[in-house]
Amino acid sequence: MRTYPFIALFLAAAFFAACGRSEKTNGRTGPPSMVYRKSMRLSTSDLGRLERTQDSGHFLVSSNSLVFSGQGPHIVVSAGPKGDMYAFRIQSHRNPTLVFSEGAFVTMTVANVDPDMQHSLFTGIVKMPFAVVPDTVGMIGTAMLAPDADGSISANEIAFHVGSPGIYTYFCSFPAHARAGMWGTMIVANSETMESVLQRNKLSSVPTPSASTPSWPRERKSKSIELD
Ligand SMILES: [Cu+2]
Repeated sequence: MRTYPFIALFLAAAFFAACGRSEKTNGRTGPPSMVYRKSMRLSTSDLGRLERTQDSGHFLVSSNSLVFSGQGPHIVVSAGPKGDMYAFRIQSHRNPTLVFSEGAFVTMTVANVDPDMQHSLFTGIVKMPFAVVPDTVGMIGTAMLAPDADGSISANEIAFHVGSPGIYTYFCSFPAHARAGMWGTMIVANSETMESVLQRNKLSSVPTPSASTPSWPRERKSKSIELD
């Protein structure tokens, strides 16, 4: 059972943000909107390099959340990691809740590190529970990524505007994978909410430096902060 102790705070913030929302459709309101998708093949050392240079979020242990306070975070997502095929691994965390700032432009490299199965990553507004074949209409995401073949890793770089403050879901669209648990929550926080999360956890609003050690294939110990 997943619990997100601070989700109520975000829901309230999202509600108030929605009340004042304009009808602009410039990609910065509404659900996350894609700017581009780039297909790539990576070696394990390419993936390691990307992981070392990604933005490391502030990790909140009690809610399994990674908080990115900057406006242009780049993160690396491993889909189907060894021994945990129905999961996404981000900075060594399993299906973490991703918290982004309103207005952020996110670049996400999604790599299928699973030797056996296809995976993807979609994000948008999801009605639970997931269907066996999840609905992806109106959502953004990667192509269906082929299994890791002999050191050549199938990946997509996607770049998107996070859209309006609110709660979204990211998930794998391959049949039955999201149902099996291959999903996580993505929260877009308005500036007041982000400020309050940072203050409560005594975090700096300056974007954190790049992660120094790859989380894949090796595990990385993240800086861990308890949410009080
Ligand atoms: Cu999958």
